[in-house]
Amino acid sequence: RITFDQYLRHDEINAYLAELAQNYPDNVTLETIGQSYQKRDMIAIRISSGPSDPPKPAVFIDAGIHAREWIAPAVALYAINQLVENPYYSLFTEHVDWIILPSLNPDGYEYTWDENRLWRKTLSNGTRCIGCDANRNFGYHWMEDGADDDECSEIYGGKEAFSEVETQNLRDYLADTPNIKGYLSLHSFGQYVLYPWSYADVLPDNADELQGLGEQINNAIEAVNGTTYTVGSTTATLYAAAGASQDWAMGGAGIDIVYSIELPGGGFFGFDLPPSEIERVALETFEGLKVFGQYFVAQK
Ligand code: 0X9
Ligand code: ZN
Repeated sequence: RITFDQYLRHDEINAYLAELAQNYPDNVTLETIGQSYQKRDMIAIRISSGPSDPPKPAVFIDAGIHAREWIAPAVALYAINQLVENPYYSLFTEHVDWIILPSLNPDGYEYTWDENRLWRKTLSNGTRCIGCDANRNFGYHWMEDGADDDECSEIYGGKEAFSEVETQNLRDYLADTPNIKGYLSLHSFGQYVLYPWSYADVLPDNADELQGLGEQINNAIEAVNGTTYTVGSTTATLYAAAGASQDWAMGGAGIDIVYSIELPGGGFFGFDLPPSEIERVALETFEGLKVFGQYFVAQK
């Protein structure tokens, strides 16, 4: 039985996904999008009531692109748990497919357990320093602003766009999977709901729509425990971050509704929210994720 009073290792996350596939074969499919640099399986779970004609819209959620942001995979797992195991949400999955990838940087994540709690990047080989900021490695306006070409930088964008197998896997999955209408990436920390663009202080054509839905997401979260988020474009609200996954999702994969959410911080460093707070954050954030998913039901 999964509980939300502790963080899980990558293998435990995958074991839970496998258990769900076994117990709920009619609603759950696992898709291995590829393997990490150190050959760990990157598994996405598709939660669906089954195929339909016309096909249902799908939403894609990832977490863990930054290794140390442990609350992000935990929130993704909670959403998976509720959507699959809580019968109350079965109607929800009749109208939209949820595809959730809870561990996008498994090598880095395991490294934060074993070696360095504050590791952020991937673990690919370098000449002076290891790894690359996977959230600077996507090939849309790559390296333009808010990324660094110094291998040792925390925001190193990589030797080239998509130099990392983890970002290649996500790129290829999004390209090969039809009907993904919404994309959302979970990070920590800072309590932000951010939408493109990240590469410069420019806004997409549908910025008003993204701002409006972003505020609805905030309102749903706030209603639970009073936690408030700042809603805006990444560059205007936080800082530029060229090569981020959200810019690729919109500009490369052609998805119109795209967010990244910076979850609440806690603990000593901000990334080490105590396990006792996982459930509070997961529960309130799930209300926001439901608003995000519901948007595509309403649209049809
Ligand atoms: O710097 C980042 O990549 C993100 N902040 S974090 O503290 N989690 O590292 C913000 C970037 C905005 N997010 C996306 N554009 N996906
Ligand atoms: Zn992050």
